This record gives sequence, C-alpha cells and structure tokens, in this order.
Amino acid sequence: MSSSSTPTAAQPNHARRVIVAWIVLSLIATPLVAIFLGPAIPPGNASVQASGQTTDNTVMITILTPIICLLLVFFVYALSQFRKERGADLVDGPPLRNHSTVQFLWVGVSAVIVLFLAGFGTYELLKDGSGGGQGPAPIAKVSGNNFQVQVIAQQWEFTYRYPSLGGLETSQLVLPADTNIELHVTSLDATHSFWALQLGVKADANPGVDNVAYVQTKGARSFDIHCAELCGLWHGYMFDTGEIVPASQFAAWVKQQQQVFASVAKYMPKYSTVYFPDPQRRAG
Ligand SMILES: [Cu+2]
Repeated sequence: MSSSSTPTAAQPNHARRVIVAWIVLSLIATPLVAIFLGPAIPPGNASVQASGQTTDNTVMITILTPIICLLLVFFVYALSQFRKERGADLVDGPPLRNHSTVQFLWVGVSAVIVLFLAGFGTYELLKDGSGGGQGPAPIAKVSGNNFQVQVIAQQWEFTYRYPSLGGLETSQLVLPADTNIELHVTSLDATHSFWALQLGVKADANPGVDNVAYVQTKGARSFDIHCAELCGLWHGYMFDTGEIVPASQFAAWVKQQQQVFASVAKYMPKYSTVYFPDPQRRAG
C-alpha cells in the first residue's frame, strides 16, 4: 500500500472498496451456497418433512451468506489496509457517531431478516407437522387417514407397535413408502428421544406421554435411528436401522411378522397410548 504517514493525506474511498468487494463476493458465493451446500445439509430427502427441513436450512444459509461475506470482506480489508506502520504511532480512526443512515440500515435490515425468518420458520413448522413431537394434542395436525405407528422406547432399545395391525409389535421399524405416518412416541422407563435422522423426525419419548410426530415417507430406503437423550449406561448403543419399503413388500413383511407375533401375542400387554414401567421386567 502506498501511503504517506501524514494524517492529512487523501484516503482512498474505503467504504466503496469494501462494498464493491462485498457485492462481488456475495454474487459468487450466494448461488454456490444455495445450489450446492444447502441441499447437502442433513437431514436429507427420505420424507417430506426431511426435505422441508433441508429447504429451510438452505433458505437460512442463503440469507446468511451475504452477511458472512460482509464480515469476511471487512475483516480482511481492515487487516490489510488499516495496519499500523512500523515506527508510526497507533492512531484511532475518526469515531462514527450519530450516523443516521448506518443506524437505520443496521436496525432496519436486522429487523427485516429476523422477522422474516420468524414468520417463515413458524409457517414451515406448522405446514406439515414439522417432524418434531408436538405432544399428545398436536397444534399442526396432518389431516387425512394417517397410518399409526407407536414407538416405544425403553432402556436400551426401541420397539414398534402397529395398532391397525392387531397391536403387532416388532423390533424393527418398517414403514410403507409414500404414506402419511403418525408416530406416537412413548417410553416405558427413562426419558429417551426417538431420532430418525433421514426422516427429519426427532421426538421426546417420555414415560406416560403420547408424543405425536408426523412423517410422510417418500421412496424405499433405509434410515438411521438413534436415541438422542442420555438415558443410562447403554444409551450410546441405543440405535437401530429402519426401512421404508414399497407397499407390497410392507404387506408381506407384516404377514411374516404376524406369524412370529402370534406365538407371543398372549403375553403382550394390551395396546395402549401410554405404558408404565413393568416391575417384573425391570427386576429381571
Ligand atoms: Cu435412550
């Protein structure tokens, strides 16, 4: 940088340089983030809710990109241009006080971004049942005939009950493709959390609570299930793989599971929206 040490020397127009660099960087970075980075952010594409969350993440980081670009440009510009020269005194720049344009832009732009995201986020949460558990009386109900599946957590596994299939209980979660599912998440003992990553579902599993979460499956694929609430010694081993399968394959699987289930059905507790700890089982 060519500069004279006299304070009266003409300064380049720093603001214009920063703004030009910011606009150029933003014009390059924002489409790249929206097209490539956003869609790569979890949870992915296994359900309508998961796709919705990925879209929401994309919207948010796309809005954030110009802001981050401004910070980066200003940071790099300040580091390279506003350096104390060797031997020179350390002098502060002129203070920026009562600059109404800067104040108006700062408050105005921040308010617009925050209020827009609050409105957008609320709409997105209510649109398709969000995939997070909404408790026993959901605000955002997904209308229509949903296929009910009860998720029962206990130390340290999940089991799954299908009330429309005679209370069939299985150790693996299998769901039909392209179906509206109503998950009823509960627990037999401690507080757990049912987290089906690629479905975009994460719902607390509390004893005595029927926590409803909605998910609309897409095509056939497998997905990961983890307990997401520290629930005791083997919490870290409380994971599972679920499957979304075509309707015909689902029917065949149900038939096969019902044959297995038939022999133990008489020992099963009656289907209920919630259960309470079984002292016998816990003692064992
Ligand atoms: Cu757990």
